[in-house]
Amino acid sequence: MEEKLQLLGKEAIAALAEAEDVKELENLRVKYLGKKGELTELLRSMGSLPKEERPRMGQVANQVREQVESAMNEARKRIGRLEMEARIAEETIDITMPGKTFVQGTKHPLTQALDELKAVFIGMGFSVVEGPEVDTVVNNFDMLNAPKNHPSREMSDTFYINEKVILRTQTSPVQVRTMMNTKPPIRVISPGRCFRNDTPDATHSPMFNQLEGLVVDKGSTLGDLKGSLEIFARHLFGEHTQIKFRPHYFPFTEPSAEVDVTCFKCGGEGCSMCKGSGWIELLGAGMVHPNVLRNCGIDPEIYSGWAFGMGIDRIAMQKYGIDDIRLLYENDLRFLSQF
Ligand code: FA5
Repeated sequence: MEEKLQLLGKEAIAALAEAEDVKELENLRVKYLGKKGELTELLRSMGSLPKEERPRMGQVANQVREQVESAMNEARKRIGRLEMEARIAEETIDITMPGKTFVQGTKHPLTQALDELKAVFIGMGFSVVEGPEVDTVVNNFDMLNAPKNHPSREMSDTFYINEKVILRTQTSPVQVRTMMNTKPPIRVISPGRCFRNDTPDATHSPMFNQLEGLVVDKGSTLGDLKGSLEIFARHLFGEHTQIKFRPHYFPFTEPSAEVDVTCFKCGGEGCSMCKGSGWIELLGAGMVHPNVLRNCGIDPEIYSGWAFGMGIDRIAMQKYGIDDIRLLYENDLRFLSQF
């Protein structure tokens, strides 16, 4: 019995010394010291020994159990250390490795130009309104005083959904919607997409963006329009920018003008950008026609208004030196990442 005990003890201690992880350790504990473990069984069988041998055997058994338990504690500490070392090795950060590059996107040049335009006008007290891209012939032409035979109404110029509904050709129908829904004073800008049946080329796209401005109040004058546009142009293109009004015709404004700015590349001297003239066309503008005010339920005897409309694509092109409008819509990252 004594021999058996000693042998089992040695076997257990040797196995514990070899154990490599917590799971193996637990298996060994169950194998030797568990309720049905080999050592436990052996101790239990001591009852069958002759009485006089029991005390000595009890002593030996306790000794062996203590040795196995202390070997178990040792093994537990050793495995704990091993696991900690493995974890540290695994979690080590190699600070000499190259970092992950973080590619930061930028806003599309059109969005950048629009943000800038909005900021200038919001700073001047305008609020931003939007209208639908699919609108009625009434809002896009009739209410805006466009004669029935105006060439822009032709199918060759305008995309018709049906006889009465079109893709808006300008942001001006938002003027109509705003005047119908709001009592003066009105001071709004409305940016958005417009559509024309134009053949794509370097300066034309069938889909493009405009920004419309509208002010209606008692005593609004052409002087206010000029002053406001001058401030706007200087914000956008620099302190020394000048503007010039050229007489023009729009059905919805009277008088109407096309507004040019001094070329921001050459400052007015003449260069390739302004084709030698020193001026660059910026937008269309004018005093809101009394018929338009009347159509929208505003008394032109009491109120007057002014409006302007510009192509955001062309402004972005001028501002960023882009020579083909189609680049704005091709979504080529090699182009877009330059802005
Ligand atoms: C108008 O559309 C007027 N509604 C502007 C206006 C508003 C005048 C309020 C007076 C008062 P126009 O047809 O000129 O005007 O167009 C305005 C701008 O839209 C042009 O100067 C140009 O920058 C832009 N544009 C017009 N067609 C295209 C196109 N196919 N591609 C890119 N930009 C275009």
